Amino acid sequence: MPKLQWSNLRTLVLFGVLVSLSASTNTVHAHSLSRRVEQIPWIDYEGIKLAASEALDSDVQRRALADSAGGYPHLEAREPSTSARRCKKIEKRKEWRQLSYGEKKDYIRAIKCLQTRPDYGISPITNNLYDAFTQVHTTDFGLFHISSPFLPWHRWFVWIHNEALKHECGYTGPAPYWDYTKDYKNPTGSPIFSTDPEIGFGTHGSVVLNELGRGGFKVDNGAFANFKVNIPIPHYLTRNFTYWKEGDPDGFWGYQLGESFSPRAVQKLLSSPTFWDLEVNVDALNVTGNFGIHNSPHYLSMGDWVGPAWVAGTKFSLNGTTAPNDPMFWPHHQNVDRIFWTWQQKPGKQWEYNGKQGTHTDFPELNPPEPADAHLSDILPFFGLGPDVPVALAFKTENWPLCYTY
Ligand SMILES: [Cu+2]
Repeated sequence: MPKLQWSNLRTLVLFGVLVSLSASTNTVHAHSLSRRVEQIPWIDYEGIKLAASEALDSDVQRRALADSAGGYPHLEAREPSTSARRCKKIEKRKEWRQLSYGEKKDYIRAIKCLQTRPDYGISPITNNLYDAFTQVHTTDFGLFHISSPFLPWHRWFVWIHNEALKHECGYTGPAPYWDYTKDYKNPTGSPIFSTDPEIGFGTHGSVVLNELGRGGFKVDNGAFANFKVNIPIPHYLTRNFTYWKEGDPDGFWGYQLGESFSPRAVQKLLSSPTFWDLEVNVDALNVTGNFGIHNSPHYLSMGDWVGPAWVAGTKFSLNGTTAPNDPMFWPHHQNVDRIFWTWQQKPGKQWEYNGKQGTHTDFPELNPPEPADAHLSDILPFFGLGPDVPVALAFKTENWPLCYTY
């Protein structure tokens, strides 16, 4: 059984390293730019455009007030214009354990179903919507990781995924999050990793696929047994829970992982004084190895959740760009979003956004000498997976079009 030494683990700074481009990744990106991306029928492009312009108006007002008052005042949302869309209902997201057996089964069915749905020209590598999500996540990923856009970008990305599950695959249940604080002492024993063939995300098997994630094991139990994914090339979904259990002789690895998503760690996150502090703490940017609430669940699972190693030195290697290959990405990121949402409920925090913009990974020559200051009017890129939107549109989950709460 391959073992990962601590000295190697230190090189696995998930999302913390902006890897340099290779010729092959350039080719992929150029290819993606030449694809004709179609409009997605279940996205209200017109409504989003209208909502974006209203959000930007509000943001200009907010910034003017912030400048004059020396801070970010809390402004009530403006009265929407008569043509603006409103939420028909506000959906309540639920913890995985709160879903019924039938809801869990249907959620997993719908995720798999995305592999049978068209990708609307988004993915240059395959032609299904499941892979399109992974493809988008690998594209110029520095623009929306380890920087202020991380939380709003992933909020919108996960929301679009839920919309796809509904409109392409008929899922009608609640969007689930995985609250790992309930499992921090034994996360791989969480019921979400059940081996049940209908409702379990599964663990990992015994077949070592060495080319995948440095000793990843093919997932051969649960609902995703022998499940194939295609980015950057077709392969079986892999995980490796052994790092958690035995990866490091001092137990430091397991200790760090569990502690970083304990109830105490979440309480500490929620006391972050500014939005930028929240981002720094969510990504553990000040902690060696970046063990934090965002990265640690990725480390826990390894395999596809940190990316394949056989393309070392490219954006597909061990840096998490292909993480949406593993369906656990969605319940995990829904929980990160729930922490962001909870922080936003504190007085005066609903509209606070500051810190630094992301930087181009695929086009480093476009980057300014220093990352620019972040504003609610900054545009989040989605590379054809729906329209690009201003950060402000991903900021209040009870507003249209997000229309959900926790
Ligand atoms: Cu991400």
